[in-house]
Formats: sequence, C-alpha cells, structure tokens
Amino acid sequence: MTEQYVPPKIWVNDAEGGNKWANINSPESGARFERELPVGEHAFQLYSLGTPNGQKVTILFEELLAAGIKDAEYDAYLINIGELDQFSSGFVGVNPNSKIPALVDKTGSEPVNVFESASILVHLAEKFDRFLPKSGPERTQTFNWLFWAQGSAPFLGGGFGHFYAYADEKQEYPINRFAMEAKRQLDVLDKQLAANTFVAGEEITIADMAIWPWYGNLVLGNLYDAAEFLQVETYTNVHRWAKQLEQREGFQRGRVVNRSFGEEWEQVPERHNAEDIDKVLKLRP
Ligand SMILES: N[C@@H](CCC(=O)N[C@@H](CS)C(=O)NCC(=O)O)C(=O)O
Repeated sequence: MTEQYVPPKIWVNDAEGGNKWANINSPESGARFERELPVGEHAFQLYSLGTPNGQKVTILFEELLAAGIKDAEYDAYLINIGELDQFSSGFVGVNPNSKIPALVDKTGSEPVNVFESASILVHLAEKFDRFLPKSGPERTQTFNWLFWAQGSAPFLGGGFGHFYAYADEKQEYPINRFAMEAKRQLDVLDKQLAANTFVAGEEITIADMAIWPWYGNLVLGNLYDAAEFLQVETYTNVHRWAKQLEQREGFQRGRVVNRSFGEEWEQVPERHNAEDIDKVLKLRP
C-alpha cells in the first residue's frame, strides 16, 4: 500500500511524479516551439504515429486504395510524440489539441484541417462514399459504434493501459478498476459480434476501423502484453472478427504506417507511395 495521498487545497504541477512520458504533460495547450510541417505531393497530408488512434486512419486510407480509389493517395509523416513533435507550431496549427492523428485535405479550393480520428474517418468516408452507409438504420448503427469506440477506448488506453503497462508503480486500485471496465467493454463487443459479422451489421464500416486498432489488437495479443491478464481468448466473437479483419489487405498495410517501433517488417515511419509499404511487408517472416 502506498502512502496515503491527501490532495492539497490547490492543485500544483508536480513534475517529479510520473514516468518517461511525464514531460509530454502540461496544464497548458499550444505550441512549444516554431517548426513548419513537411508537405508532400498528394492531396492528403497525414501527420500521425502508428498507435491505435493513428492506425484507424491509415487503415481507412489503405482500404480505400485497396478498393481501387486512386484519389485516396496520401503522404503520411511521422509525429514522434515521445520527441514532442506534436507541440510544433505547424502541428498545433492543424490540431490545437496536440494529438495525433491530424490531416490536411487539399482537394478543395482551400486546405481543410481535420483532427480527432473519428472526424477524419467520417470526413474521408463521406468524401469517397465508402464504409459509411448514406442513410437509414445502418448509418445510425455505424455512428453508434464509432462513438462507442471514441468514448470507450480512453478507458482501455488511458485507463487500463496507463496503469497496467506504463505507470512506473503498479497500483492495485486503478488496475482493478480499469481491468474490470476493459473486460466489460470486451463483453459488450463480444455480444454484438455474436449476432453480426461486422460491428455495425453485415458490411464493414469505419466503425470496424475505429474499434479494431484497440480491441482487435488487444485480443490478438498486440497491446500491453495483457492478453493473459484479461483472458482475452474467452471473447470468441471478438477474436473471430479481429482475425478476419487482420487478413484484409487494407488492415495489413494500414497498421504498419507511421510506425517506428515493433518488428522490422512492421515499420513504415513515412509513407508516400505503395512501395514504401510493399518493401517493408516483404520482410515479414
Ligand atoms: N481523441 C483523440 C485521441 C488522440 C490521442 O490520444 N493521441 C495520442 C497518441 S495515441 C497523442 O497524440 N498523444 C500525445 C500527447 O498526449 O501529447 C483521437 O481519437 O484522435
């Protein structure tokens, strides 16, 4: 049991606390230094990192390209959040919230800044009329599960993942609290996928692309080394769905973009054309 913490009357920024990620945190938003973002030749400029939130968008881009939509070509630049790239004036100019992913869409007369991963998914899905039903109950279902992902995953990542994998000191109370919530969420998803091929019904949608990077990676053993702790194999429907999506070309390609960590064959820090991914996936054993 750690020493009892009594919150002071007024919160103070205790920079001593935390771990190797603590220097990211600050109670203030905004740019910390001047630097422009690089710009490539395609109409879509993505600034991201291959974490689950980043993978959502690169999976959608690669699914669009795999569907033969050539106008979905994009440049993807690495934003290394450990190096504090998200606090450059250029990045903050696109996303005032300083979090990946962020997109600049230059297809119109004026560039459009798009941030928040779900907003980027909707923006691209509407632009290309793919993976988001135009109307009716299927569209509502897609939004239900897309918003479910955005509301739920922070408890998995910022809650469970933070205390189980990243915090220097392992504390029973938060780990118990968030393990319980992570398992409850997996159970919700498992029941939905018992009755449906994909999360929003019988067609793949952007909701699958938002949920797979978190919950698919988790049950496939790719997240936080927590598969055994959470007994993820008991969620058989989530596992079936995760494996099914893992086999798709767009998922295999999208999940490796903007990664500068993991195995050699899953690291494509920058992507400017299909070959950038091809040459790395060739190294896969
Ligand atoms: N709700 C945001 C969350 C994005 C997010 O949390 N990004 C993390 C990486 S996965 C980040 O950029 N963190 C950097 C920081 O907090 O400074 C979204 O869905 O786009």
